Amino acid sequence: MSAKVASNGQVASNDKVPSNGPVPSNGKVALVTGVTGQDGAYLADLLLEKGYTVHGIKRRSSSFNTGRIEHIYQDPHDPDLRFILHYGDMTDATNLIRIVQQCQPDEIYNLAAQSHVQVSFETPEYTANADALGTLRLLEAVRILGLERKTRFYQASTSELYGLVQETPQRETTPFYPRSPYAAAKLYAYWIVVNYREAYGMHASNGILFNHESPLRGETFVTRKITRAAAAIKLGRQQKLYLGNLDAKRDWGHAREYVRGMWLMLQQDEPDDYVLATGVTTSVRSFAEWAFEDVGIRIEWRGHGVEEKGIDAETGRVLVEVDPRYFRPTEVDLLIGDPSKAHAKLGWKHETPVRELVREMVREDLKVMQSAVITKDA
Ligand code: NDP
Ligand code: GDR
Repeated sequence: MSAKVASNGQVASNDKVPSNGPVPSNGKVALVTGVTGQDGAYLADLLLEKGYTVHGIKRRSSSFNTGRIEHIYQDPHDPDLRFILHYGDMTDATNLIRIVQQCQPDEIYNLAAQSHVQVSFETPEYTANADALGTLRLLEAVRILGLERKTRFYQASTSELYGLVQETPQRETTPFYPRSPYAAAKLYAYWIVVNYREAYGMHASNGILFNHESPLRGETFVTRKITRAAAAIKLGRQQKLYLGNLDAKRDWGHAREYVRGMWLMLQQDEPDDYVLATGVTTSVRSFAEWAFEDVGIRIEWRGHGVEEKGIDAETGRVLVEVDPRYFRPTEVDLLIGDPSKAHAKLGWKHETPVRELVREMVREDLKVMQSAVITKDA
């Protein structure tokens, strides 16, 4: 994958950047909430490439928040306008109704959310409002406007629903046991989507997606935090990386591949719920070890629990320390998904192994940081 640095320093995906002119329209309209996020950016790319007209909802922000979609921005005066941004918020029902009415979407992808698990412990009410009630508001907008037979609906559900381990690997039939305000809010969203499907015959599907990452991943999620730190430490711009629970295990895939799965779910004759995962799990510790390996540093782990440290095997410098502030009040210890239903019914399969994902993320972070150093020097 290639990537470019947007004006805010964010890496923007430009692999397969759609050239809006030549791609013939497929006559379909999609609405993407959360279009400024990691998945929103990859999904907008994919939909534009397929000839959709894409409407995206972005939040009003006092600072620039469109870095990930800068490369597909179109002047609103463009006669062949395919990418249209609307100001909006999942906490404002009137605004959602107006946007859905304006764009009359064939497909809605509901990706907007307060998506940070740890932050949800600090802002539980807001998280419930945006993630749980926000989903209800959007479904109601479709119903109020009489679009329930026209508009297909994708809900960004999550492996966090599984929470406390009940069985592994986790699949569509595994019982849910949410372990955070975020997961509890997403549990409501999951079930209200199922309910609107059953009550009103809506083509509404849940994608139960396991962690997926990329160079566009938000900087406070553990993978990107690690890959940025490895790059920064290598370039002498950071001394140490502080992490929380090194033992947590996640099933990490590549975001670009997961948004294709979202699209596939809405192309099926019948709505349904699907797990997207790789079927491989990795600890935070191993992820960090690999990221440092990719900048030429071999890490050795010494000590246990909060005393554990990651040490540069060559120089003896402490590069990774545990900081309990990053521990969560309740943790999800182990996620490993079984994507066989998606394989069989959607023909979806992940392609990028986690080791390659780490390599790509480190490479892109090194590029971004090196160009920042050059700019600063200049
Ligand atoms: P991001 O955090 O990168 O993006 C979230 C998006 O939602 C951003 O565009 C953000 O806007 C927007 N948003 C947040 N709050 C509101 C609000 N109140 N009203 C309108 N927009 C809002 O998340 P991802 O792209 O990684 O994830 C997309 C979705 O998938 C989320 O719902 C997430 O919970 C879910 N998910 C993600 C997984 C992952 O591993 N990435 C796995 C499973 C589910 P802004 O840019 O202004 O902050
Ligand atoms: P997660 O992602 O909670 O799985 O939610 P995150 O990267 O935040 O945490 C993964 C695991 O790493 C541990 N961890 C740390 N996490 C962060 N953020 N920072 C640290 O310093 C740190 N140290 C250890 C965490 O405790 C956790 O166990 C993501 C989000 O994208 C959700 O929106 C999505 O629903 C799930 O993935 C699937």
